[in-house]
Amino acid sequence: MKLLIVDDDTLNLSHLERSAREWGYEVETAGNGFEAWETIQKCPDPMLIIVDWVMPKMDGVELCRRLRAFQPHNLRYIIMLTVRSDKNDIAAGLDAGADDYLTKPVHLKELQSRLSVGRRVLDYQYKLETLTEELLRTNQELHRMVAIDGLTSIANRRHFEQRCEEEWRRATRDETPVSLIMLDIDYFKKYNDTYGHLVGDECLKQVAGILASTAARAGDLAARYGGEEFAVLLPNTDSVGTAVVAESLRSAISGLQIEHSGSPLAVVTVSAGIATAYPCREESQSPAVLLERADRALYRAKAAGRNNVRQSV
Ligand code: GH3
Ligand code: MG
Ligand code: MG
Repeated sequence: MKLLIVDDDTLNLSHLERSAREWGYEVETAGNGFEAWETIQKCPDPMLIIVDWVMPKMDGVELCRRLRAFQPHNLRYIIMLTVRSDKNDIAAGLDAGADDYLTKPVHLKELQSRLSVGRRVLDYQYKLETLTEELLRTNQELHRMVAIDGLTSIANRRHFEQRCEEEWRRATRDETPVSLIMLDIDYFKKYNDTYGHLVGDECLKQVAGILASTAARAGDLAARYGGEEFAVLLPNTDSVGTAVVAESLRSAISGLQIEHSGSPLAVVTVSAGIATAYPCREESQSPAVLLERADRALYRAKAAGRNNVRQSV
């Protein structure tokens, strides 16, 4: 463990340095608070510090204050070691940020034990910090996993529904429209039957990739709604804009030219239904109603021969 000894009395400094090395510490020294401050700033690791009070340039109390004010998250255990033994001085030293206080002349065995206490505290703090960071990372990953579809890596239905609710509230406040596109791959059962389930999975990934890259304005969200059905949320987009996006999705997917011998269209295509709502005007409506309207439009697109887009009436 790193130990910095700060004292302007060079004799005392070298005496302490020698003992601390014998106790197994990695020792550095500084002749005043200012020098110590420079050294400490360069060290991100946990550090024990023994500091004298009265020193030129910057005294020990000022050094403690600076460390606690400017590096509150760094792991520093500070032992103040000084001739000032008045109870008020001890209180002032601890109030300034020291963790422990010893008076000179120092009893070496006592100093060694108090350093061990400091080392123990820093070890605990370090373990706690490492564990907290690990937990935060795991937590972020879990959040990501509950929101993302495992096969296609775009949002899943759960996340989509949450975002619909959020955007609905925002649109009510901002008096803006919200639009949805529901898409379904045409003749996908036949695609699986012809090429097998694994090739079917690859096709779903390609379609999802097109949705995510095409509906890419800030706030847009492409999701796998289930099976071979996808949904795209377009906040602050009116029906004209939504029809344009839906058509570009449809044409980009047929443009992939994924062979589909079981389809009359010979390549993989999608049908899409779109719906737009103004939540601030339509009190009886909800995201679920909007979804249902888009779904009904999708049904009409299927009935009209597939590979096309229909708008909710
Ligand atoms: P339509 O043109 O009317 O939409 O017909 P369709 O065959 O696409 O529709 P249907 O609902 O009859 O079939 C959907 C197919 O999607 C059946 C199912 O096996 C397939 N499917 C659903 N989820 C997955 C998946 O995760 N991977 C693969 N490979 N296929 C899936
Ligand atoms: Mg289908
Ligand atoms: Mg379907």
